[in-house]
Amino acid sequence: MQIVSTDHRVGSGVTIELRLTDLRTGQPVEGAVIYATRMDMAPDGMETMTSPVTALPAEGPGTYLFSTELTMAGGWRFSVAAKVQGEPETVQAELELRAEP
Ligand SMILES: [Cu+2]
Repeated sequence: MQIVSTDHRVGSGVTIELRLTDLRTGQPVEGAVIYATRMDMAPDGMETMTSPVTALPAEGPGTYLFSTELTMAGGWRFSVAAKVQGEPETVQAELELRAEP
């Protein structure tokens, strides 16, 4: 699971593009249910500084979009959990991104 969008700026309506790939086959994972999302500034030592995240309609195979508000420049951590078909365990990941001023 990785973040593929690159231009994250401070403000509201920031779109984060996530790509889910099956590591065994290299193929995009379709139809995953992604939940328990949390956005906080743990990378900059501000774990309690959080921001709500809203899922947007998926855009193409293996690509999942989210909208959030980045209220401060710096490092943010995006925590996600995903239910993937054929995968008994919940897939979890902590992804980092930077909000530019
Ligand atoms: Cu902060």
